[in-house]
Amino acid sequence: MHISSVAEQFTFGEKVVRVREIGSGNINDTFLVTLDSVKENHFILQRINSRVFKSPELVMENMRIVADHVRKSLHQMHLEPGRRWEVVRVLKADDGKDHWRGPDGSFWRALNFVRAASAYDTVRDKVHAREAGYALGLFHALLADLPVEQLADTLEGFHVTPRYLRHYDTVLAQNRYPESSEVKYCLEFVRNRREWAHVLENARASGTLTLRPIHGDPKVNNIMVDDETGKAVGMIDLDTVGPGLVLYDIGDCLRSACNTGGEEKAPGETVSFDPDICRAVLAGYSEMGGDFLTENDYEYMFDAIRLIAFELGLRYFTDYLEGDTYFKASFPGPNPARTSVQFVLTDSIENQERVIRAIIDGMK
Ligand code: GN1
Ligand code: MG
Repeated sequence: MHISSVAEQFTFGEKVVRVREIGSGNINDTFLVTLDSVKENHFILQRINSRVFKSPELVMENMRIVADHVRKSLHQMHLEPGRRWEVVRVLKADDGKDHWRGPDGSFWRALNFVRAASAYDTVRDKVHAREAGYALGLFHALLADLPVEQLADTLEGFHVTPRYLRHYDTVLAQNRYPESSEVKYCLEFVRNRREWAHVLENARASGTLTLRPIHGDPKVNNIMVDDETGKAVGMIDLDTVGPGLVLYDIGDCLRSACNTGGEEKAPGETVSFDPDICRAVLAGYSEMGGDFLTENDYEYMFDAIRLIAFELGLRYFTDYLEGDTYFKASFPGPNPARTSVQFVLTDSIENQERVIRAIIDGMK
């Protein structure tokens, strides 16, 4: 079926002028649909990867609950004058549903287009970094009083590192892999950290850290900034919202923002964690999000930053060993390169532990 015909399932008879693939998502496919090029009438069309999201209807339900709650909370929140904050709006299909199923079973949805704003794959400067932190802090603050039981867990074990380790062990046992120096480095990297990698789940199991509504994927390119003012205007990609630890989000935002070279570096290029960007992100986060962080959240924050970088490397590496079935490949064989970016980043985080802990202490 032609992509324009899919888009027309959401237009109530209006003609589609253009459909263009956009974004750099690793899982879903995203398109910008233009209805009227003179009036700049656009919307976002997405095909949900149902190999990853087994119950896309639940993903939509979570999005609805979160968006409704955020809209209500925004009324009580005093944002600085001139700051706009956009909440993702799900557009209805012609049959009134929040999605449309293609004849092949594919799952499609439409979202509003956020005008005059952009998302970048990497942080541009400290101002951008602060805005990314602000966006995440505000997002958490807006959801702080949403009872976590209302959200479905659409990707069970999504940031539960020990689960990824178990899967990794199975994959290692069942697959053949090249004995390259790159692979050896990765195997050893994981081996040396596997005991420690239980750190957040142990804290969760003992009740030291508790579940709250989280975004699940707050990397830099899921934060939109205003094209004119450079201020954050919203968080996109609500597919992974659900119950989790706010530290997963803080770790994920920092592993993304402070890796200023991006996730797609070629082997050999230097990768490091930028502590000045970390300071800026956390300062931005504290503006709206500082109030509900507990002493234990601060205590485990360094581990979270280190862990989410390690976990993403482990996920890329496992996917490579398994034959690249989960993450989309943006160029042939990217997962070993993506793995080493995350592992070198983890290494850089470990080497700067004292500096990073001092930045965290400065937030309190
Ligand atoms: C995936 O598809 P995208 O780019 O929004 C992944 C995240 C990773 C990210 C790394 C559902 O997100 O967990 O951090 O790639 N999402 C899922 O870029 O696995
Ligand atoms: Mg995502």
